[in-house]
Amino acid sequence: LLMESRLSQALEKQEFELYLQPQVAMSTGRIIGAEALLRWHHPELGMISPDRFIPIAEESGLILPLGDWVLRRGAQLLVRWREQGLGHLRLAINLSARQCRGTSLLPLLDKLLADNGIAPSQLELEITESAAMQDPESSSILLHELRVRGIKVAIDDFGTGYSSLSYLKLFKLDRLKIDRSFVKDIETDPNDAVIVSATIALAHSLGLEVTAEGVETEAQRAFLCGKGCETAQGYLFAKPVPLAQFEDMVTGVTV
Ligand code: G
Ligand code: G
Ligand code: MN
Ligand code: NA
Repeated sequence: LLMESRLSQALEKQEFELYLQPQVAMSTGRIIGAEALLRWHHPELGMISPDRFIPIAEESGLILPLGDWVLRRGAQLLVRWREQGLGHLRLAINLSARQCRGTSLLPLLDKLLADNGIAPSQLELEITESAAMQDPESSSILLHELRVRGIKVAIDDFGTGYSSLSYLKLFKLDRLKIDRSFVKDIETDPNDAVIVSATIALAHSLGLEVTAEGVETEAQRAFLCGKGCETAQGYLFAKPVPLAQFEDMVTGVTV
């Protein structure tokens, strides 16, 4: 309860920040964009992980204004990058279940893209299986509306839900993100290696690109690259970092 009341004031107090985790093209090793990952600088407890406060925000409904804030901030970043000659970067933003079910997401996105002259294809929205499956029908309509606009849609944490395959049948997507739990033991567990290669092949045959999450070792990178996985993120390349540090990485400034 304490956390919830703190959380409701945190937006006004500007205690949130977007960290950015670079996404790297497998073939070139170059940074092609980033996933935005929310951070809360709690005045007493310090930095709090989204794993702890997103569920509370979701429960209380606060995720709606918070999610709007993330999208507005994301739009600012895309404008900033364009002005800095970094207009090729794309930004991936996580959507919560409530945002998917609500009616305010599309109007806000339309406004942000139009007001800021952002190319829709620079924005990618990540949705988890569990979020989308809470209300498959409305999710299906939402994802359709996003893709009509040219906004990219990725399925996040693929393989961890209970309905991964029916999800692929139900929803039109652009990208599949392989959950890091499958990537972790790729070198040692033959089952995981088989699951990952089959998932990449499945995604490609459905016309989806693949991003591998949680890539930590060169052997994992080589395996995924060999299977044709297009992009990756993980500690091998970089952990989530503040904006300035991300931009330094992109422009090649050593930090
Ligand atoms: O950044 P970290 O590694 O701690 O992220 C933990 C989880 O929090 C991830 O599963 C991620 O999807 C989720 N998350 C991070 N930022 C956001 C956000 O802006 N919105 C939503 N809905 N989830 C987020
Ligand atoms: O949206 P998603 O749940 O995928 O958010 C990514 C989460 O994974 C973030 O919490 C991020 O800090 C974490 N993460 C990113 N790269 C790695 C990695 O290489 N290893 C591990 N263990 N976690 C990672
Ligand atoms: Mn994600
Ligand atoms: Na994920």
